[in-house]
Amino acid sequence: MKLLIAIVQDEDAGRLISGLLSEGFSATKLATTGGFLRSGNTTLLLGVEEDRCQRCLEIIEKIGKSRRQIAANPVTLSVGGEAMTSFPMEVTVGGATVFILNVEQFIKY
Ligand code: 2BA
Repeated sequence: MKLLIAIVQDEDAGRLISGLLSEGFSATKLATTGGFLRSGNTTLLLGVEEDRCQRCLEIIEKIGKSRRQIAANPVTLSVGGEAMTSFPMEVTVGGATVFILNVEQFIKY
């Protein structure tokens, strides 16, 4: 078994969970915050049998949409150690960031 940790945008989370559940995958949804944008995103924990992993990734790839987003305060400059200035910048947030881990044991009580 593999554990897929999929970080997706909030806008895609509902459709993605529906798509995954309709094909028999189980998911746990966590409300998370991106470290860079400091805005909400969604992290899904998915325990998946190895032979179904590819299908799970296909669904994530199909539903997760990349979008341009303005990062309001990512860059802060200290001028002479006093004044601070922030520059908004545009970034492309990916459709999904997925970590795939081997599961040593899976137990349900
Ligand atoms: P955030 O950390 O809020 O990052 C949102 C987007 O900002 C990123 O999209 C990337 O395009 C940009 N970005 C992030 N760090 C940057 C930096 N130091 N300089 C310039 N631009 C930067 P994605 O790469 O698609 O990431 C989407 C979300 O996935 C991230 O939200 C974070 O929550 C998670 N993530 C991505 N890579 C990760 C990693 N290596 N470890 C843990 N979480 C990760």
